[in-house]
Amino acid sequence: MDPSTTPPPPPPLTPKSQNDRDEELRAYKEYEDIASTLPRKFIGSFALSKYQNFFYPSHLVSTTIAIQSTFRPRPSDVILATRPKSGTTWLKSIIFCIVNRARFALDDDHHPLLHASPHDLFPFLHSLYEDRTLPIDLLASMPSPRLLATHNPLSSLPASVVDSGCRIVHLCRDPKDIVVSMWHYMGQTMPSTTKTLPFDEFFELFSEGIVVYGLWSDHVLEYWEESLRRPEKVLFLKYEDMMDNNGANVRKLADFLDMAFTEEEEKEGVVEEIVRFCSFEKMRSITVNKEGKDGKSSCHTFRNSAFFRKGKVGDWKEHMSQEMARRLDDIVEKKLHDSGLTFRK
Ligand code: PAP
Repeated sequence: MDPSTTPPPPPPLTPKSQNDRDEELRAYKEYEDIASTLPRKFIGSFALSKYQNFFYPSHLVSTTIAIQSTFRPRPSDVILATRPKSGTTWLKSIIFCIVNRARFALDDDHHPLLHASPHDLFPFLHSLYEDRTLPIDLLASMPSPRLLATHNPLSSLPASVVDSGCRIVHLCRDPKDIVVSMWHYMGQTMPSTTKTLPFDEFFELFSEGIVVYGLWSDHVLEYWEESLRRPEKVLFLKYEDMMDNNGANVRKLADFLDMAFTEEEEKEGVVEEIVRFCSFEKMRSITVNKEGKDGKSSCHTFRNSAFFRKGKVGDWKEHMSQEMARRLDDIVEKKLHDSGLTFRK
């Protein structure tokens, strides 16, 4: 990818034929029938379904099957894969800035990230699949390189994600901070779910993998192992490392995306500008991130500010005992023991 060239215009929006739309609706009905037969668990009123070894939000199983059946990646696609609460919003902003730096200057008042949520500019695959009655194919109409995100495990994505040679960026985070972040997020966005669920109980469910996207270590290991097999196509990053030295990670990302910063850009301080622009304080101060509503989820709407809570490493210390922390560390270490993947405690 060459950041200095203008990307090709998006393909024309071709309306779907009535036949294609009927066929799509019929296929979705089948996916929903499969989803309805799966075993369920409830967190308060929030339903989870177990599908191929991982728990999913029940309302997203049919879209997962649709993605498996119909998503055709382009070699130029960039797929950001994370577990919820690992720093997805942050990395979406950074990748968007890197990829679009020739089109949008960071000091321009019209920069898209000043007017739209990172989640709108870098959509989740699920969101693009959720409205199956759209008369156009949103995915087909996106210009390259398409920036697409998913919380799904790698094994749930179609094999073509590997075969197409598209790039995958995985961001992981200390599960102790994830469980805290998730609990707060659920409290804010789905109050009825956590009102009756104390943190300790949610912690137990998380430790057993009875949460969205299943057991943390199973999920992360799939991407870790793929990054060892194909480092040129799968980049594995850690939230904690980004907090320590984000400039180095922004450069690493640009190199990985084949959009390395030029000497001139380095001299101009573009990397540092991206780091500053995407920092927690800056991002959370932008009006659309403070007051805008996330309208993409079919089960609830909430303020985008829910994506910006504390943005710290080690906030778990405020929420769990040393004994709980040790227990989760032990569960994780047993799973990761000979994988080469390690975490700070
Ligand atoms: P999502 O999976 O629902 O999209 P995601 O963005 O992955 O959420 O995670 C949100 C976490 O990232 C929050 O963590 P916390 O609850 O521990 O505070 C949020 O504060 C943090 N976060 C969001 N933006 C940034 C940023 N620019 N820098 C650092 N952390 C951030």
